[in-house]
Amino acid sequence: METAVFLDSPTLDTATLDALTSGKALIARVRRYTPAQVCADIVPALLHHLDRAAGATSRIYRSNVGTFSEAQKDTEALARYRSRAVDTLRAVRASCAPYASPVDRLRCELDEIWPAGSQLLRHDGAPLVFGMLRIWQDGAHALPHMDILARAAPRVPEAHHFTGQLGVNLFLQVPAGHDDGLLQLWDVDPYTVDRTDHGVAGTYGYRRDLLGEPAVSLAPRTGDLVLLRSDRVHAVTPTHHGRRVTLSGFIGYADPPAPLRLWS
Ligand SMILES: O=C(O)CCC(=O)C(=O)O
Repeated sequence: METAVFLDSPTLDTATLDALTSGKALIARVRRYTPAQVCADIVPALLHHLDRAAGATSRIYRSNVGTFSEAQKDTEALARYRSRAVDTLRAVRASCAPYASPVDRLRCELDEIWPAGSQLLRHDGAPLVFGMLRIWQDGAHALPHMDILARAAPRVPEAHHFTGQLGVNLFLQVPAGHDDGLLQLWDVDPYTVDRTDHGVAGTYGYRRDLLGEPAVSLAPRTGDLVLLRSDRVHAVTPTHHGRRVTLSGFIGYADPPAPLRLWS
């Protein structure tokens, strides 16, 4: 099978998801998925929401809510996460008004194009957040890493339902610097690298010197939707000039008839 790695797709459609889930492509971009004017209008309201969000966190980036994989490590953190999830989804929706939230549009379109539909991932019946707000600035970056829920949350039964996982990012603002906030991806899967040999001690990252040049180094533009195989090594270069603002999450998939499951 030939892997094209990068796919530029005019719309989000079944063929795009098929290419990603089958491994024919590892990263796909839909340009201008969110109109630039909508991005410009909703970013200030989303930042305002972030400043007031009860569950706001600041780790790699600033966010209105922690990730589910972090929250599930601790009983109290998980209870707080669950109690705030619906309010968080609603606050993002309200911040985008009078526009439809790009995350809600994405949720609808995924439901329409995947044969078995799409829904929020639930943990013990409680919906998880999909579409966390992430603000990358002041040098914020992500080391080369993979995101696989079954590895991050092995005790969560839902994590084991998937045959693969996509990362999804709606770009609402991008930094000015030429090399700022690039999304890089290597065609390297969990079976070819392991933490013992390839990990950077004391971090979640993998060693760049062993990875070589990335297969894709993408400079997202305002409004772009980018989906990637999060079970391939990927990284984000530092944002020094301005702000990189995304609404981000994950899509877990298994062969239809299983619905897609969404979380952040
Ligand atoms: O923001 C991006 O471009 C990718 C974020 C990322 O590395 C991730 O979601 O794991």
